[in-house]
Amino acid sequence: MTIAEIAPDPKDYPGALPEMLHPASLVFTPPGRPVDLRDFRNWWNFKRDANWRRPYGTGSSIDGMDDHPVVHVAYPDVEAYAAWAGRELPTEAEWEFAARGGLDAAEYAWGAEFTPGTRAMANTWQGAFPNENLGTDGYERTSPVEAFPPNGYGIFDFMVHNCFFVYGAQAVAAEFAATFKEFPPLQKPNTFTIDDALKAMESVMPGAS
Ligand SMILES: [Ca+2]
Repeated sequence: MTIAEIAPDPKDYPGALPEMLHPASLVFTPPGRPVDLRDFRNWWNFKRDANWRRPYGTGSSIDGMDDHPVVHVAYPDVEAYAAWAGRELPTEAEWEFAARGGLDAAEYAWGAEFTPGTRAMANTWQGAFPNENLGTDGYERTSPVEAFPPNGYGIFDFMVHNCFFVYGAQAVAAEFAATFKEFPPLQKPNTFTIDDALKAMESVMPGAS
């Protein structure tokens, strides 16, 4: 049972909105209209019953997605999985060392160019976020493992932008207020990229991306 599948205990989250005290997770939902890019609630949609098995909520499934990354899992879920598998999660330093693939001080994990010879090297966002998702890298949402080239250590899929990062309902209920307060103000909304969004989220939700 993952965190997104468990209803938060109201005792643990005094002041939480009653409608958020359900098993739920955040689902990326293009708003279909121009929105304030400083507020990620404009595209992260609190959705009941969204979890690893039902990535878009009730009625959705992961059929045919066995080789896609799991979504809607929280840090304790991942830790529990690693323990079950007899493994452990890498430390940040280990992760970074592995992700660099032997390259030092390169602009991107794979080298100096973002798309060498126009080739997409990772699943990222193309277009005007959050409504225009051109998917010119081949994928509008998650991509299957090994869809992009491995790094110098032969490791695949280290550089995936996790657009489908999710925070379990319990954490969401507890931290929404604080998070939105702390969301860093941005000087130039037009230049706000998904990287900025992920950085901002990471700064307030450790381990979020
Ligand atoms: Ca993409």
